[in-house]
Amino acid sequence: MKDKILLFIPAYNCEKQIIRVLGQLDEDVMKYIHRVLVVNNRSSDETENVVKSFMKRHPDIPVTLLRNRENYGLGGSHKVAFRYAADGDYQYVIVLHGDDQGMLSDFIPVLSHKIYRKHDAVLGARFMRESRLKGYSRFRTFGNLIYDFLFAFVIRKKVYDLGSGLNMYKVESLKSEYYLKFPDNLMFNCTMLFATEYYAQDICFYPISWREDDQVSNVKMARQACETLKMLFAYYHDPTVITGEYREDPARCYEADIIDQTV
Ligand SMILES: Nc1nc2c(ncn2[C@@H]2O[C@H](COP(=O)(O)OP(=O)(O)O)[C@@H](O)[C@H]2O)c(=O)[nH]1
Ligand SMILES: [Mg+2]
Repeated sequence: MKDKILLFIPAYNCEKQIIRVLGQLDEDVMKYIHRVLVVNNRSSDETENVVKSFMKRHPDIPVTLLRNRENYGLGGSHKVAFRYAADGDYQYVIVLHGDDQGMLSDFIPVLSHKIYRKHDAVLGARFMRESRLKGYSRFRTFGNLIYDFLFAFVIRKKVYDLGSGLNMYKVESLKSEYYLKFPDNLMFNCTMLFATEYYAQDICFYPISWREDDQVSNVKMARQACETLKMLFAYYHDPTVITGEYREDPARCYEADIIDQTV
């Protein structure tokens, strides 16, 4: 039987790139995907209108466009999408960032060979031997490799990325919402990595391509590097920290409105 797979695209101020991401939705990938969920995290540019006009031009592609009630960050947008997937009885959710750095087609072997069925998560990896990077400085790559190594030591499994923009999760393993108190910002993904050890989730890294050309990264590199290191030490010292509150606003409900929907 065909698996029910949701493709979640977080989008924030990426009016130029989101159209290229939607352009990746050809027959080869759409045959695996039941619905595309674009979560507009209250962009202040034309991102939402670009998505809407794409939907008008392609009424045959099943897309749901949501707008978060507030800016929930990238982590918060994941929480919106994970709940949507659970409520809609999806079995798997693929995350693909809306700023066109990754290629969904890199996951076609994962989809066609059903590699995802064997794991709680298949994580796209930028730093494996077979990965292909474009526009990444040696310094940045080197820094990432060091962090991957430190994480591997702490969570006692090989790590090839702290959080790329192409990942696939089994919805069943998200249903407990263990991630609810995780950071709403860009630290969300690396916190999910600690959780794989703490909650004994089975993950597999898969090499992907990744490029940086006209994207504006919102990662404040030095700050994120420090925060990540702090979290790493804290978790190493006492893994139960992962069950604590990491959000700036613990009262958040992660609500979003449907702006548009096709088929
Ligand atoms: N920075 C940021 N990105 C968000 C937010 N909400 C959704 N996103 C999306 O998350 C993805 C990653 O953000 P980005 O700043 O490009 O981080 P990077 O690619 O890891 O350097 C992009 O697709 C954004 O459109 C948000 O509040 N802040
Ligand atoms: Mg990006």
